[in-house]
Amino acid sequence: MANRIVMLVDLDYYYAQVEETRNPSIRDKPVVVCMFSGRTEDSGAVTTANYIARRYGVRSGMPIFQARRKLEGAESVFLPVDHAFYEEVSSKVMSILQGFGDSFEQVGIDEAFLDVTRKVSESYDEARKLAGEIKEALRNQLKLTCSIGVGPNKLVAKIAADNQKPDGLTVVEREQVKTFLSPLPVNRLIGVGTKTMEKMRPLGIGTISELASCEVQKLIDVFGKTLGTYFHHASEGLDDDPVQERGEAESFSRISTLKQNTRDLDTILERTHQLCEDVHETVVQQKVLFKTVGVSAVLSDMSIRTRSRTLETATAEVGAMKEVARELLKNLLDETELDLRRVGVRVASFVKRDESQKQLTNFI
Ligand code: TTP
Ligand code: MG
Repeated sequence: MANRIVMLVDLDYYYAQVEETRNPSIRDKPVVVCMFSGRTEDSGAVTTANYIARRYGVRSGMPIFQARRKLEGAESVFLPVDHAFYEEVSSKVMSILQGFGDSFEQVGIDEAFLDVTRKVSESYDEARKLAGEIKEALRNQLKLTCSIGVGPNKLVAKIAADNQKPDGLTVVEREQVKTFLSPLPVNRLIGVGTKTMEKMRPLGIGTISELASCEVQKLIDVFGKTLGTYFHHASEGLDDDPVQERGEAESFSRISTLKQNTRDLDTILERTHQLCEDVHETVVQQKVLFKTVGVSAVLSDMSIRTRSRTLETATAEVGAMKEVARELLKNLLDETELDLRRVGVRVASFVKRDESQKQLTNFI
């Protein structure tokens, strides 16, 4: 449809906000939800924090001891993650949201896209009203706030939702897309992380408008055809990806036979990095963030070994994929004396646990 209207609904400081709903007395204090690793009392990382704690500089991913230091003297609350509870609340959130769209797509524990084109008869004014109703429903039924972005497609809706938080609402109509995106840094686009930003800097690209004025061929030269074309379209706010329920969990993988059997880490990594780049292309194309990275190896006696690790945060970064693959392969080599014959890399996306696995394996 030409005049699509898409929304992204993202719950505010989700884990911490859910904790506040079951214990409202902590609402006025800094609340930090932690993934304790258990090594020492305070080792581990912050998953998220409420906006009061954020005012002290506490951020997702920060080591817990650092968050404690920032909150020294404040009457703060540090809680361990209770993932099962956040999932339970999430399914209530999602069933409320589902009723508001023509189509619905959950993209994380606290985020979902809605295509509302028909519901609002292609009117942005109506879409704004509908967003208000969604906020009210979540507030009344679950005591939760969210930030909503409205735009002509998923790409713009997502960036719009990030524009104003917490409890924000940003509507970007088709004619406003260019003006809205232009001044923003390129890493606001899905698929552009630190590494990509570093590669763009020498091309004189820091903002989305600078990316838009870069010749597409130049982007293809540096990033390859798939990524280069994707970045070019994204910079113009173009995206025709439909809002649709992704029924299954997905994992993308590549496997390849080494030139000769070896257990030399550098040789194996050279091939592994290429596999990571290939898997990453699919990750970008499919617009997913992955949380699990796995490696597989066929040894010289034809036995198969696999190792995987789940990250604390979903990511789309090829650098993270390579780093984890390296560690896993190193461990794998430490546990065998045999050479490797084949090596493979796999990522699994951030999805509901109980759904069946769809494997997209390409052998090369
Ligand atoms: P986000 O929606 O990225 O963050 P948020 O909801 O906490 O805050 P915001 O108001 O900015 O939307 O992530 C959703 C949840 O995912 C978050 O509550 C906790 C978890 N998470 C992690 O466990 N680690 C991380 O590094 C991030 C970013 C999130
Ligand atoms: Mg959120």
